[in-house]
Amino acid sequence: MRLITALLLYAAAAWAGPLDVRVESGPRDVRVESGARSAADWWQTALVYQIYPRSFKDSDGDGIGDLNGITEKLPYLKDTGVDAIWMSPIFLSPMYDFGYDITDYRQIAPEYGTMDDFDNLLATAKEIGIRIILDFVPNHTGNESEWFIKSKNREPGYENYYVWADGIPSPDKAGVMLPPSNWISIFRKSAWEWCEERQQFYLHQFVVGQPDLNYRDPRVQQEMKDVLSYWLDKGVSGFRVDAINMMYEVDPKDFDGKYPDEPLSGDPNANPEDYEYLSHPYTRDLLETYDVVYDWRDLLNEHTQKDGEYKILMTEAYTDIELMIRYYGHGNRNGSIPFNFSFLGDINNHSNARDIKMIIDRFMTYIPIGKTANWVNGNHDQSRLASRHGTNRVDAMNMLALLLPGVTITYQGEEIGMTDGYVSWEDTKDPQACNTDDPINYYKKSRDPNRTPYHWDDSNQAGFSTANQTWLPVADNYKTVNLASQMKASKSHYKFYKDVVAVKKSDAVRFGDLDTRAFSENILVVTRLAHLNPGIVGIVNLSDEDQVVDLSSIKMLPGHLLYVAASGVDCSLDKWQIVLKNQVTVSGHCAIVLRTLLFNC
Ligand SMILES: *[C@@H]1O[C@H](CO)[C@@H](O)[C@H](O)[C@H]1NC(C)=O
Ligand SMILES: *[C@@H]1O[C@H](CO)[C@@H](O)[C@H](O)[C@H]1NC(C)=O
Ligand SMILES: *[C@@H]1O[C@H](CO)[C@@H](O)[C@H](O)[C@H]1NC(C)=O
Ligand SMILES: *[C@@H]1O[C@H](CO)[C@@H](O)[C@H](O)[C@H]1NC(C)=O
Ligand SMILES: *[C@@H]1O[C@H](CO)[C@@H](O)[C@H](O)[C@H]1NC(C)=O
Ligand SMILES: CC(=O)N[C@H]1CO[C@H](CO)[C@@H](O)[C@@H]1O
Ligand SMILES: CC(=O)N[C@H]1CO[C@H](CO)[C@@H](O)[C@@H]1O
Ligand SMILES: [Ca+2]
Ligand SMILES: [Ca+2]
Repeated sequence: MRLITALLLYAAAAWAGPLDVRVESGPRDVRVESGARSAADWWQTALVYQIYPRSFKDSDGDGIGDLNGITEKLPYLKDTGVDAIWMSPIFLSPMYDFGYDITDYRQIAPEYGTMDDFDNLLATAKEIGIRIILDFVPNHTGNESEWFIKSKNREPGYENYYVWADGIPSPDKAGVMLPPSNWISIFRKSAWEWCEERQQFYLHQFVVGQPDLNYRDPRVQQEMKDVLSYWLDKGVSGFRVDAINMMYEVDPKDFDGKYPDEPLSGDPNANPEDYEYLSHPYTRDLLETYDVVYDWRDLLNEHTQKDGEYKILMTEAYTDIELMIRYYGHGNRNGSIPFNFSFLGDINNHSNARDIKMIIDRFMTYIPIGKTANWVNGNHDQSRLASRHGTNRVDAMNMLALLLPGVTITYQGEEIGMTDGYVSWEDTKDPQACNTDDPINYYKKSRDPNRTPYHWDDSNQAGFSTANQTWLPVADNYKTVNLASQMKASKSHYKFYKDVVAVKKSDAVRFGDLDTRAFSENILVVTRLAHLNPGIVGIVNLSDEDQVVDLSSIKMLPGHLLYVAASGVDCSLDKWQIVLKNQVTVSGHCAIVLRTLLFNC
């Protein structure tokens, strides 16, 4: 009897079509795929894939990834279900900080390609329905920027483009100038650099080659808006904004014409040259920043209206939650989607199901009504998911980021569970590591291990490049961890990721209510339910033993559920099995996604 019921239900499910959730084919029809009741625009539920162009795909064999390499791989991204790609900076740069030191915001770095290559990438992406988001670096330019050279020479109009200050004459050595304040760069040592030509110091919150722009000069504000307009006119779909909370420093006018010293942090692990040695009330999170972001939002709105496509603005700011939330907007002004790094900063491999639930709920509690949440599992500054959490948790963390409401950002390689690669001191390129001058402990600061080339297959250089030497070495586990083998395998991180991406496009995940529960320290359940749509349930088991989970306490769920995704490496479960709500088997270290069989009313 029960078997017959199950068969009937299965037939019903097959008729509704397990795959009915992924039917879109172009940017335009994303909004209408599920009928008139879809209220959300593309960006509110987007899967954004972060590409680190240098390490994605090398098309011409020079060992460095490039734009044509990205174009070549667009079909892969489309097939995976990616809505938009955000590319780390592709602009002309001497690459002291690998593109985050921009010489000219309107030129493409020659090692990545030409403007024609970019136009081709954009056109191809549009054709297949992937949007392009650019990385915008407003805090600083590179020191080879024409603006900086003019400012150094005090050319009229450019005098105050950067943060310049007189030195303090050394009391000990005649003719020697000391920096204007004790400020320390994020990459260690003084944040002030002496400029011979101008006989003044300039501020660089990052490397020496990244002079900070001065947003107190209205001309700088206009320049940056012009840059945004330039790319919007070309047809990009928005920006991800780098290091936004470092944009302003205090105004010396408020401090007797001087830049005040920052207080000691008291951090016992920091040495006097470390950024952490000081706290930073005068160089980050200044309130003036928000108005600039709101102004940019207004500018993007003009283009949204012109193009009929919403232009997205996402900001990067490592800051506390109240300051972060303010980026969403204030009073009657709209702002950006601030990246929340709680998945990066607050969850680690010791977090249990209750800890993770609390982190998710905290973000959902603070986020203003009607604003869009976002979930970030990795980026080019962080140790990779598989290295931070262990390979066992890759599927679970990817699943959470995809099933929670809002935007999901996936850093290239996290979908196949890449690990940090080994990079010797000799091969080290990251300025943050080089600045330690420490061949033993450099790796603690190095971001190179999480920037090693993408593993396409098990051929030479992981299919990334035909060069003998790549800009960073390919990680040595590429023969076992690579996309081609994961596509072939019946179960893999990639297969699971792709299945859950398809689920992300269902109405329940796009618009449904969220319910999170920790059934124990090991079992986390995320439920998404939308009126008149199949509900979605994600279950994570963080421990290593099989167990049967009883979902009866989630009253809104009907009695029967269908597995629609089961995590790659550890799960003994197969897709398309029907289970009873009160007896869901979840293998150890397993993440699964279930769908309800009956509509919820
Ligand atoms: C830019 O800064 C780098 C150090 O990061 C230095 O080697 C280079 O000479 C500087 N270039 C210019 C044009 O100032
Ligand atoms: C801010 O955004 C909301 C929702 O996206 C919109 O309804 C409102 O009109 C916007 N306000 C302004 C001033 O643009
Ligand atoms: C993100 O949100 C969490 C709360 O869920 C908060 O603790 C954390 O500070 C936020 N992270 C950032 C970088 O804003
Ligand atoms: C857990 O995290 C710590 C600190 O990030 C790391 O040293 C350790 O290797 C991780 N363990 C696993 C199993 O990944
Ligand atoms: C690559 O390495 C092979 C063997 O090590 C060598 O014969 C060849 O000349 C190298 N090619 C280039 C372009 O350096
Ligand atoms: C995550 C991210 O984009 N980090 C960047 C922040 O800004 C600095 C300086 O521009 C870069 O070095 C980081 O890579
Ligand atoms: C598969 C499984 O359930 N393994 C663990 C899952 O979590 C429970 C706790 O809720 C553990 O007891 C199981 O060993
Ligand atoms: Ca290349
Ligand atoms: Ca600044």
